[in-house]
Amino acid sequence: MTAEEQRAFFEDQGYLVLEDFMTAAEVDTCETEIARLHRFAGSLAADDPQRHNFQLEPYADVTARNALATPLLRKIEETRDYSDIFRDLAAHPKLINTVRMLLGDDLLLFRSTLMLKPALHGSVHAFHQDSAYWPMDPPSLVTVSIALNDSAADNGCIQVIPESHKWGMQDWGLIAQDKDKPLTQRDDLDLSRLTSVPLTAGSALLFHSLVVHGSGPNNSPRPRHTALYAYFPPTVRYRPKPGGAKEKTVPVIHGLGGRPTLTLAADA
Ligand SMILES: O=C(O)CCC(=O)C(=O)O
Repeated sequence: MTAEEQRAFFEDQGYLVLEDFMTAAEVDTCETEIARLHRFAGSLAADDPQRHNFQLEPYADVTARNALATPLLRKIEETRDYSDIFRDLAAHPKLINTVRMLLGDDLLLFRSTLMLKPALHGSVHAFHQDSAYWPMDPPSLVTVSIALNDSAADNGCIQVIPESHKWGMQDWGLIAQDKDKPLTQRDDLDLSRLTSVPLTAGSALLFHSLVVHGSGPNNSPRPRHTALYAYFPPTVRYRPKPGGAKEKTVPVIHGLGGRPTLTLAADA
């Protein structure tokens, strides 16, 4: 696809796959870093406030979990603060060129997360729209989900509903994380076009923050490690919920005169 075709596909379908933008060596470096982050999580004292950024896999078999040398993690938030590797990955030139093509030259980062579905233990992520949970308006960010292992249906790859970004924002409640439960309790959700998006390690799925998506359990012997980032242009404003912080400082990934961060004041 040409860049123009990629943009047209994204605008119409709400998602886009960027194949093999990382080298095998870059993927290996990320995997080594994930192992280091697990060791780091294991070294944190029980009352260390940083522990809230390292979420345990809630449905793992307790005996199996306790037998492991490091914690069985489902998610690591704010990875930029813990890892140069994942800070730099957010600005990977090949990735950023594609995100710029979708959002323009000035790029800010809303989120840097690792979603981990450990082999045999990974829990589901029920269907939702990211923007339903984010204090950003208009709801038109781009989420990038980078596969660091090959991902397929058996290890819980992402599933999207094409064109669901045209549905408008909906209410999803608390996102279920059960092990083997259905991905939604809603019977009004049209799943007729649900599409699994398998990815080879080093590829990425980019999707509009209103696209309905989720992922199944990982009962396979292979982990599914994913680096997640969400980008937005300066035209997207910060609108916290009542009681939320009055301002938010975010990293600048590209443009904006090369400044490292931008502080967004809450819109009235
Ligand atoms: O990577 C996944 O399995 C789903 C992650 C997701 O939907 C999210 O964090 O919003």
